[in-house]
Amino acid sequence: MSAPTGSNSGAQGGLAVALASALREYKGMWFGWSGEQTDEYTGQITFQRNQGVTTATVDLEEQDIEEYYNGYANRTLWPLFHYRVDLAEYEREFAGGYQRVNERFADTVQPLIEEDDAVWIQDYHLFPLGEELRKRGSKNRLGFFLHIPWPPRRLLSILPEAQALVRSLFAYDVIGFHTEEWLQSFCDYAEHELGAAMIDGNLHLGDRQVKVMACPIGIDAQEFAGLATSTRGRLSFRQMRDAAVGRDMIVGVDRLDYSKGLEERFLGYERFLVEHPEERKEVTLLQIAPPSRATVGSYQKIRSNLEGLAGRINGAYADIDWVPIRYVNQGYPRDVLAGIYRAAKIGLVTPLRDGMNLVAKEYVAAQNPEDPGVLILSRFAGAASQLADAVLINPYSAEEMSDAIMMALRMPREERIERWRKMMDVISREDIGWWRKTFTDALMANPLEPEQQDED
Ligand code: GDG
Repeated sequence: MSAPTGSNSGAQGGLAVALASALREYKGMWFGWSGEQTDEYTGQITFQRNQGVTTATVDLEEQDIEEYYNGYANRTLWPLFHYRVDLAEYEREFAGGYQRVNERFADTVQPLIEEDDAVWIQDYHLFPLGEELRKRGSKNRLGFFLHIPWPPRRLLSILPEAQALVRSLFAYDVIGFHTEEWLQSFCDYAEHELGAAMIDGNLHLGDRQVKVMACPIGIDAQEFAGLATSTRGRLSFRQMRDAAVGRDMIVGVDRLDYSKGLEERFLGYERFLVEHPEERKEVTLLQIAPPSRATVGSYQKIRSNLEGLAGRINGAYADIDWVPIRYVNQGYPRDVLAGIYRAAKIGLVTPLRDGMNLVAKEYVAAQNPEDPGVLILSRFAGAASQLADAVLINPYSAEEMSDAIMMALRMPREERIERWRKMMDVISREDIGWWRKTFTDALMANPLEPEQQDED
């Protein structure tokens, strides 16, 4: 198995935990960037064993980190795939660095892969890795999972390397997306720009065929519910309730990222305070936003914008005994987070675009079944395709957000319980174990290429 450790994708959260348990079950190995810098790339691997999982990591040199990780991954692909054409940068050096690092990863990891191993590659940092492994003779089952949205065809066409990038994905046997929408956008591009043909759930291009599937990632719902009532979870729950002094708490938890709709969230909340002055001292918004990708300019900008916005809103509406927004730029342990979610009457999850969004699921799992809070969720998060019983909103509309907050505050307990039960059913059924089993079963069921079987 293969995964980037340099990815920010849920690194503090469910994904790392999920992959670790898959690796334990299949006696697999995790390969990726260590997150460390070295003077010159040597491909020297550091092996470690942690809670039954072997990790094999390599350090990258400064130019690689700049061009591959900060560059193509986070300044080109991430914004474009999140519909932020205005933020995406197209530099040949970035594209070159991205390709070079994927080749280096292929050179380094190939000798570790045994004949009957299945390789599962995670996320947009590693699109071309499968093709590079094939070039080096790999006949293994190769799977790929994309954790972010797949953009519409016309949008992707803006990327100078789009055709080659999508073509390279035909090196895989199975490709997974969180939602049907991302899957359809991928097929639309492959069919209309490359001339691929869809036959029985497989996309065919030339002599290659790849199975494509929608397979939404989940969380370990039972474990997360347990965290909320653990000793530290209960302590943090009590601290939050005490600090709120009878007010209803609204919570947001997100990496500090422009895709998460944090500015729109603050503006929607401000709209609520303006439209409902009688509610002002009755609510409080706690926004937890640990910084991420802090060396990238657009991330520095969003950080300073949010500081300005929180300061302005607090300046305009605060009183001696109340501040509207508590805005915190640090991370907390998962059990503390679970207690915070449980103490919040509303979970406010308003990304402008999000592959899935695990915070929405964690908020639901952490609730008290007898008196659950209300999830307000952006229609543009992948999670909305599973959580139809959340209060779904358009995050660009401050009015819709304001109305949804009012509705959630007034929602009768029976309705809250009813909505929560339905959501909890979904996240318990399609949990993290279900996700990895669904994907890995599809990968293992996929027949090897006929010519590969002949050669074996
Ligand atoms: C990508 C995709 C997709 C956050 N703050 C703290 C903390 N977190 C944890 C959350 C959650 C995780 O980080 C964030 O996951 P998300 O899914 O919300 O978002 P991304 O990081 O953007 O993840 C996304 C995901 O990959 C998986 O496929 O859902 O769409 O963008 O687990 O709890 N964890 C701790 N302290 C914090 O302060 N411990």
